[in-house]
Amino acid sequence: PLAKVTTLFTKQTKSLVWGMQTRAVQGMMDFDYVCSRNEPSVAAMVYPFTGDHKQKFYWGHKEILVPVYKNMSDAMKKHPDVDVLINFASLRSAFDSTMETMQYPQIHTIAIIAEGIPEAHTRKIIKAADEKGVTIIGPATVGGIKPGCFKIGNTGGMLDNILASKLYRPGSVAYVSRSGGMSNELNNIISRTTDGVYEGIAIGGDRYPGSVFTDHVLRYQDTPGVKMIVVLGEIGGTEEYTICQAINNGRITKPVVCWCIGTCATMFASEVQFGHAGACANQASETAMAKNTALKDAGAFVPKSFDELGDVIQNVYDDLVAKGVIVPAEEVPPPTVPMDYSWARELGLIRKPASFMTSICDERGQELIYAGMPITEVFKSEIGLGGTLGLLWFQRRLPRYACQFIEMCLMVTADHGPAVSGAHNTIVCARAGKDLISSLTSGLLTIGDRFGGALDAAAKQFSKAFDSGMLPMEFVNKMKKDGKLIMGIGHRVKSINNPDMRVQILKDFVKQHFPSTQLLDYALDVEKITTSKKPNLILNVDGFIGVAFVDLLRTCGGFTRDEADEFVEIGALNGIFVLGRSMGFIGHYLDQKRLKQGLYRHPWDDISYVLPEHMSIKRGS
Ligand code: Q5B
Repeated sequence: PLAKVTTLFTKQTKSLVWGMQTRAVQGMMDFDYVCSRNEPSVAAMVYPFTGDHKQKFYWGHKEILVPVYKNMSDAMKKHPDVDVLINFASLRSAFDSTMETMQYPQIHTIAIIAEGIPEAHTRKIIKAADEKGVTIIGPATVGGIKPGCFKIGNTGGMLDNILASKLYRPGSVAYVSRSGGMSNELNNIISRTTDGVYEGIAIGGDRYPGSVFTDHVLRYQDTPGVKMIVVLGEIGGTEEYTICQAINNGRITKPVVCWCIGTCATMFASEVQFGHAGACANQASETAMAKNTALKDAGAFVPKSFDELGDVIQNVYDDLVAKGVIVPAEEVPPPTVPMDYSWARELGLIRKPASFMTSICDERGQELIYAGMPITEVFKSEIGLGGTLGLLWFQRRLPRYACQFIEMCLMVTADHGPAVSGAHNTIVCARAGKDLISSLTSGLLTIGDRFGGALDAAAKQFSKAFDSGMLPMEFVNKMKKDGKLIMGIGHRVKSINNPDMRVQILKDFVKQHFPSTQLLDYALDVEKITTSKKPNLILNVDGFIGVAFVDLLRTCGGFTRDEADEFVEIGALNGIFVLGRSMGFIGHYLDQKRLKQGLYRHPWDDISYVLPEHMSIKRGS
């Protein structure tokens, strides 16, 4: 077997990150920057599920690109200076990707983050790693940290934590623990009681970790910068006894502070399995109590309880300082790393004027909210489509009759056959092989003053005339004099002799339920005059909905007069036709597809070719 390296990480260490863990990579880069590294520690990422591309990260204030490779071989080839791989693969793929990594002799350290890797797989990984001289950290761990040099993935938490525990520069204390969470606690304790952490590794909580306490303790023993060692053991396994032996036989000479957690297990009548897979005492010697006693007997510094761990670490450290073994370095403030925008905002440190405003819908919380009404309430109170439209368009909970009126408007405008401009366009578009949205919008684009888009203009013209006290006849004459058509008047096929039942249905409802129909009555008086001139100059469906809606907005009690006028001004009423007729247009699109209709070509005999005379001669000759 090949020998493993003593120094896993330096200020120049370059790594590959397996997996699309962009947050973790940014965390590593921020750590690198705050450690005053010259270059980021992540050279590239490997992710087999996308093609080769680049990901953007911050390097201090600057933005940099990090390559992502589909194939590990490409990443290794392009980055021969990489010697660490951080494996974020899931428990299903961690084995294969780790074994693949070990085929590349440039890699000497692999951190495996995944939890739940089958023990049989881990044992195969350990065997291969021993043969190839690779140090494995994990599985089931956040990894480890070497202040001033390198950080594995999410170890050490967020940047404020890194700064608080002074992990941006080396101290003299190296630790090893099983738990990633507890390693954070050690970072905190060690930073408060000593000159700080030199290196910290969390080996992970599995029964068969890729590297064990002793591997790291021996590395620390052989690392000149490490002056004292902290081991946070736990119930289960016998690894701590190997440390006892190493102290006893003189292999370890540096002071070791040690505590095995899980001493409370003896308070339970039966065996206790703690959170880690390996944290269970299968025999008396594996209890935390027994191991603490053995460590103490071997000469390690063992506190009476975890609470005293900090005091013991401090005593040992103070003693080393007093003996001159440790000479605390002068504190140099780290470079500042800009805070992430989202984090700064969460902390209330910054504010920014929003570039977007909304007042109708909020999807951020647990429940979708329409204009202040949670979606469950929308259904509970059975406000229907009309009520929903009332919330989203008018931000009001409208009275029941108003909701019903809106729904009726949508129903009567839903379709008026294939011959009208919009349906025709939709059909031609569908038959040209276009998709639903193209065909629908092709139909919608015909809606305007002449076809289906006269609601707002009718509402405006009739209101203006009515509000200014003009008599219906005066209004009709004025429009004629000005050479303007009255919006909402006239129909191509409907007339006084062929009444539009859609209008009749709406009229019956409005007359029965609306508190006032002043504008509608005015429009009906106008209709009497126009139809006396020509029978097709009826108040059409656009005109009817336009004026009735003004009556609704003005008299339902939910709007001020200004608000009512504003909705007409900003074009809410044409929206009713657009929404209603979309149902029909979609129907026509589906119909054409279902009927397998081919490309439409307008027949020549239906087109009058009225070209200038000389052009026709040319064509004929
Ligand atoms: N005259 C709708 O015109 C139509 C007059 C008028 C005064 C008027 C026309 C018009 C205003 C816009 C409007 C919505 C183009 C219509 C709809 C949805 C639909 C459609 C469907 C559906 C029809 C003949 C004579 C001329 C004109 C005079 C016409 N309109 N005078 N005010 N408004 N209306 N649009 O039949 O003296 O002979 O020269 O623009 O409300 O789109 O089903 O088809 O559900 O899909 O072609 O219902 O009225 O009449 O233009 O030949 O005029 O009447 O000045 O007078 P026509 P024209 P003169 S609803």
